[in-house]
Parts: sequence; C-alpha cells; structure tokens
Amino acid sequence: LWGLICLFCVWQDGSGKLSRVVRVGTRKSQLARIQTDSVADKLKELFPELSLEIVAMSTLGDKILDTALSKIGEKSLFTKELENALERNEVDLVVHSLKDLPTTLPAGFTIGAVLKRENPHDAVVLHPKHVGKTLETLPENSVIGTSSLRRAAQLKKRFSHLLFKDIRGNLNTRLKKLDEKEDFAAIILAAAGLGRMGWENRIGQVLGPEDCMYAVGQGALAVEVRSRDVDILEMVSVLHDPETVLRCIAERAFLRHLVVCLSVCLSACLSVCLPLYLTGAVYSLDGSDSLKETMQTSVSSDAVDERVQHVGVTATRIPGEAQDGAERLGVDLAKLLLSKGAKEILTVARQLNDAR
Ligand code: DPM
Repeated sequence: LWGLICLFCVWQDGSGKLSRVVRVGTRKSQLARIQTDSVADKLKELFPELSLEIVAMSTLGDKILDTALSKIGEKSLFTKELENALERNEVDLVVHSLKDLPTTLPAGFTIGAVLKRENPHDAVVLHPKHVGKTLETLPENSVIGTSSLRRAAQLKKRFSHLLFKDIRGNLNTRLKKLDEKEDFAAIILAAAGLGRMGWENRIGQVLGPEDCMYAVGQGALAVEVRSRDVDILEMVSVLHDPETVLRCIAERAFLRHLVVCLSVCLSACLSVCLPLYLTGAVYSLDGSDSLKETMQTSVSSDAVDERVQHVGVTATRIPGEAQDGAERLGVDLAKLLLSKGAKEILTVARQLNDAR
C-alpha cells in the first residue's frame, strides 16, 4: 500500500524536487468549502508530502436560485460541472455531500471514499421570535420553509397545524431569509450542515425518525474520483469509514432499486444501525399515504478485497461480502415496499409534484 501511495506522491519534476499537485474540486458555497477543506486537511495529515490545490467552481444548482429544487429535479444539478472538470483532468477529486450524489454515477466515476457520518437527522431552525418553541408548539398556520419533498411530506402529516413553503438558496441565504423577514417561522435543515457551519446553536429541535426520517446518505461526505485513476483511488480509500460505508451502501441500494423500478426522483428515507437494520419508507406528497418497513441482515466479513463498485462506491479495504450483504438488504427492503404498494404512492406523488 505505502509503495503505491509513495509512487504516486513522489513525482520528480525538472529540479528534482518532489512535486505532485493533487487538485481538489469544490463548489463555491461556504458549506462546500468547509466540507472540502475538512477532507483536504485529513489528506494532508495522512500524506504530509502531498501538495493539494483547491479549485472552486459554480454549479447550475448554485445559479438557479428561484426555482423549487424538486422542479429542476436531478440530483446531478450540483455535481455535473464538477464531474466535467474531473473528466477533463482539471481536478483529481471532488468532495460532495453523499446525499447529493445520484445512486447511479455517470460511467467513469466512482465514490472512492465515504467519511464517517455526522448527525444524520434533520433539525428545526427557528425565527428568533420563536426561540424556545418546537414544531408542536408553534402557532397555528406558522409557515415552515423547506424545499425538500421528503421533509414536507412527513412533517405535514405529523404537524397538520403548520404550512409548508419552498425556500431556496445556500445555507447562508436561507438563514438570512429566516432571520431578516417575517416569511417563515422556522426552516428545516440537516443537522450535519448546520454543525459544519458552526451553527449548532441555531438548532431548536432535532427531528427523530418518528417525526422525519433522514435522506439516503445524509450526514456523510463522499469523495468522487475517476474510476480509472487507481493512484488517487488508493490514496482516498484510507478515508473510508467502514460502518458508514455499509450503511450508505444499503441506503443507496434501497433508493436505487426504487428509482430504477419507478423512474422517480423522489427521496426515500431511512435509518440504519449495525448489525444492519434498515428502515425505509415512501410517502405521498402530503404524507397521508405512506409505507414503512424494517429489515435486517447480519453482515459477515471474511471475504477479501475486490475493486467492485456497490451503488457507485469503491471500497477495496472493506470485505466485499459485507458490501454485497448491505446492498442486498437495501434491494430486498425496496422490493418489500414495492410489493406493498410503494409504486402507486410514488407514482401519484410524482404526478402531483410535476403538476404543481
Ligand atoms: C438533497 C436534499 C436537500 C439537499 C433533499 C432532501 C435539501 C433541500 C432543501 C438531496 N440535497 O434532503 O430531502 O432543504 O431544500 C443538502 C444539504 C446538505 C447536503 C443541506 C440540507 C448538508 C447535509 C449533508 C441539500 N445537501 O439538507 O439542509 O451533508 O448531508
């Protein structure tokens, strides 16, 4: 392993000095920069001789700020430009939130590292005048800002005294819209993103799975690389957190199976623990129709490394058998929900959302 890494790091230039610059692509938002810097710092710690350069770029998702996310739809909105830069060799790796990465990556790319998951839950950020309240105690007809169909569907059903409206923009923009106007009583954001921004103190309430199940991959960072770039793949693979990898393979397999079967782009939601228990659910847009099931598998782990992708993830250091088991769990759970009518719920949800 070290032989390989050093071969890659030690690149002789004309002057005989060590120089191999690894370029790291990122979006320009503050959250994206923080996430990228945290991964770059870890790489520098593990490979002190490595020279890293951060390349920041805007993506389509950053430019279209006035349309509901669910309308402009594709998850690749935030990742396409970065993948183009990877393809053109302008950058060597890209740091993403795993939940923003489609479950099927374009050919030639793979997720070379999934880092240890932070708090995967969603959180309520309250307007300053409502501090101390919860979703339950907010006044009748209070407006909650979220562009996530997943969050709105679950919360509408549970907190029927509240109204839900789209809110767009990066985290800084959203907090500003919340604090400086009277449009929203609260907004819903991922606890992980708030934590990375240093805004934990704005969290009024963390939503457990009984209130709002989190999205596939939420709270974990992923490093996307060219799948043929064995040196970079080998280098970033030390960042993998085995438990997070297995959980996220199960989650992504679940979502991919639903998406492939239905060709819908709706988030399904779930939570996992080891030994792998996977709870998955699908919801109609207003949450009135839903299906939720839990399945489990024991992930045995004796098999050897292999460079096989599991829902886009390459994790050579994690036993292939365990990854297979996690992927099967996700697919089986999706099949179970489909057999109980998930297809009908998601098809209607999709039609209604398209017509909004
Ligand atoms: C995806 C969704 C959202 C992001 C949809 C969902 C939230 C959109 C919104 C797929 N990507 O979760 O149902 O609130 O309008 C995103 C955030 C993070 C990664 C911000 C957030 C940070 C947390 C993480 C946007 N992507 O969800 O509050 O790394 O998991």
